[in-house]
Amino acid sequence: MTASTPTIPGLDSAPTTHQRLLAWVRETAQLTTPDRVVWCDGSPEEWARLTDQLVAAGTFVRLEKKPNSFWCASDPADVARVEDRTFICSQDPEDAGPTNNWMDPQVMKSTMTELYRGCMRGRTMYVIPFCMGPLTAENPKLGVEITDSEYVVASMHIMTRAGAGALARLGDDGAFVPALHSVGAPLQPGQDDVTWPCNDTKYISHFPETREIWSYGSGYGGNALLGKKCYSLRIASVMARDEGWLAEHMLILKLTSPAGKVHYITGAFPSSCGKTNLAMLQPTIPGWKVETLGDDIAWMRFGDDGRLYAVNPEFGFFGVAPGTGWKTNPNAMRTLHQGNSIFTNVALTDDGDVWWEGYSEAPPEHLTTWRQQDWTLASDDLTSHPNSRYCTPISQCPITAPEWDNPEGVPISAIFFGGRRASTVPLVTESRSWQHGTFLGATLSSETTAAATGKVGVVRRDPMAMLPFLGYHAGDYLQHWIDTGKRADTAQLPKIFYVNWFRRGEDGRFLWPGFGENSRVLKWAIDRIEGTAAAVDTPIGYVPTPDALDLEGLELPAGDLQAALAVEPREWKAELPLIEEWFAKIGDKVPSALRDELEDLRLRLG
Ligand code: GTP
Ligand code: SPV
Ligand code: MN
Repeated sequence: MTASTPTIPGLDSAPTTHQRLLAWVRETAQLTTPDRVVWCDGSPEEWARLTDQLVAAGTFVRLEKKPNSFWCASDPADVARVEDRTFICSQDPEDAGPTNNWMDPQVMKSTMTELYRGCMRGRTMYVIPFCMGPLTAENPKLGVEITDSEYVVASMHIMTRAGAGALARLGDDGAFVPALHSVGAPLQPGQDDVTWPCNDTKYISHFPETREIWSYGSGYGGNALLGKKCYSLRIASVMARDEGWLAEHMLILKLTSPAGKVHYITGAFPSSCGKTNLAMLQPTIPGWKVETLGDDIAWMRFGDDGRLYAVNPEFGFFGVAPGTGWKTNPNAMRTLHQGNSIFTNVALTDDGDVWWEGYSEAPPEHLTTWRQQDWTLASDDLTSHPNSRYCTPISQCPITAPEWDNPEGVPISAIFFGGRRASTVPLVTESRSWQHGTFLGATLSSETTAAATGKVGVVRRDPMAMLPFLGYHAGDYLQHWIDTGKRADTAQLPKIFYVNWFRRGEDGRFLWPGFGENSRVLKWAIDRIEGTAAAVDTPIGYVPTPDALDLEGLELPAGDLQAALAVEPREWKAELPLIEEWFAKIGDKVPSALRDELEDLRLRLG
């Protein structure tokens, strides 16, 4: 530092000698000019200090009814991922592909550098070392987030292995992903802060070649907790392409049959389409047991035995609150009752608890809504934002599998793809092969949800539920899936299934009860793998015969199951031009194997 540079308190008390990290932190502090710098150690004392501070600032309300837990409400304009403000800044626009927003990395960096200049004035700059995946991994995937948001630091404590352990793994010269975040709300001397600082201008930028993340203007979830979607999917998908593994938007669950046989399953559904609920499923069929390993992200690589092994890089659940209740997801409710959680944009009860649509059958008589307004039984408005979330440690979920923190991961028997489709797509389809399964994933379609800003309920193609999370060209990504299938014996590869819990009858009702009843579909899939369940060979793949599903103890309205399983050639013929349109959007890079699958589907449909 030159003599003319004013010293920023905390800047020089770094608990590391890592030169690249020190240089980046110093450079960032000089650009953003915070009042002080704090190096985070991830300790319980740090959590207590931060949460006290957030309570004092009015951002957090400490809950009376759940230990060590907090309620907060965001700015009403900062409630979800902002896909239109998310950028992949590769050197060549071709590498970002047709599905991502692209900007030249130099142009993006100079634009954002001007936004970052002085942006932390009046605030504290936190430096949070973190590790995605077990700290004991041979080659741990490390990162360091710099942020000026206490909410982000507290959330990173839950969502990642943050602090001293990660810093120790970094050593003196370990590789890490620098992830810079600011809410973009500097304070003038004497200016009062707001409870949720943010900026109307938002950028969520990724630099895949240099493995960097720059985020500005939002304090919310996937925009701000940079270890999650930004690192573990967008940057990691590029690492995975280069290193021969898969970084996927998938839950990981362990299924044990009454005979004690264990299978591990991963599943990719778009945001707000059922990953967390399936991961924590409480089976309704006797003798079957589900345990959870992850609810949002899976990193999968081949083991020495040729099988595909999955690891969850995360440390917490950032789950959709509405719809989570004792009937739908009792294991999430039990997890939350342990405490140690942050609730964002749900309602607050008068006695210091949280509530949201679906939390319990009858709402309390009075609530404070996520918009901090009074709510009574006579009110029409929602108490909670549809994308309101709980943030809670995986380790305290009562059905977390003991091996969830194992750096080797778990061997995967089946991969489920699924979307939210009111029509056309049956309850479950088994693919004919890895290539056909890749086609099912590549052409996955789903109605948009409140997890991202924009219109809700619009059907769009969402390959492997990765559309908003691809760090590179969608065509190259699909080719990477095809190539992955060639790297192992067919018999060793997971079997691929396609599910739809959201098909509706003419009257708009869901045809399938979902949630715990989805265990019946898991059982059928395992029985198929073991060769003991029946299926119909349809133009789109193998679909259960109605009596192949174990329906014991389940009463369904007459005709619903048949309708949920139906493959209507008319509906599928209407799907063909939509798939063609999607492939045309991807362009020349659509793998020829997937074009072959499309032709095969066309022939089968006649
Ligand atoms: P993200 O965290 O945004 O990636 O979402 P997710 O894929 O984890 O979805 P989640 O499990 O949180 O479910 C989203 C919404 O769908 C919630 O409101 C659930 O109650 C609802 N849902 C989940 N599973 C089912 C199901 O089997 N049937 C029906 N009808 N709804 C479901
Ligand atoms: C999703 O949108 O898929 C989420 C929430 O899991 S966020 O962390 O905001 O990406
Ligand atoms: Mn989820």
